[in-house]
Amino acid sequence: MPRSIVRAATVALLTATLAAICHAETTVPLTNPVFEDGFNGWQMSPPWLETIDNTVFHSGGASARLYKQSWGSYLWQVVPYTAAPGDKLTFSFWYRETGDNSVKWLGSELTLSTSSDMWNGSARVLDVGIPVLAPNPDWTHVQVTGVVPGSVAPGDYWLGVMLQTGGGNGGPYNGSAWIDDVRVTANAVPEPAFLQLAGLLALGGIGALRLRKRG
Ligand SMILES: [Ca+2]
Repeated sequence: MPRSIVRAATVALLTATLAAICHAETTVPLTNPVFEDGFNGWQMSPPWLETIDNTVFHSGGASARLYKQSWGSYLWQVVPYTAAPGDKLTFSFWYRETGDNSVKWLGSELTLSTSSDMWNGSARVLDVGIPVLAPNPDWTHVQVTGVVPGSVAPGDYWLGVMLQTGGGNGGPYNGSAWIDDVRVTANAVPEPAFLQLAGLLALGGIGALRLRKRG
């Protein structure tokens, strides 16, 4: 095989490998995102509109059930996250929802903030919302992705996820929303030093191949 073709194939393989490494998806650790441990890790408001349902669930043996009322029903949690501009954050969960079609939305959002209080709107540097979801009696997967803006300084932040149903839009408010398998994934931006190391490794790989062919 001509050396130029071998070299091109090697570069392509190394490039693909490095691209996979550089864009590796990591799961941001949430506490009890599957609701198998009650509401451990979650905050809620008001506390009488949320229950753990052991008869309706998407995974395991439990889900969170939110009852629709005019003032809304909220579940949320906040975890530390070290962010860099360009980080791609994907927020996803499974839901099913019943009730009057006049309440058509389930508002949920992912926030990145300088404050551990995700209700503090002025502290947010990223806010990715899911504004409208039609009631669906079947389990449905939903996800939304946001990118940390270039104006955000690299460093330690607080990542919040909020699940909400009911509220607004007039009544009547009947029915429930069930939530399960909440997940946040991140495609972290590689550090410049890592890219330099990866480039050297790629060049080293090409050199080793040359030596092997000459030997
Ligand atoms: Ca579950």
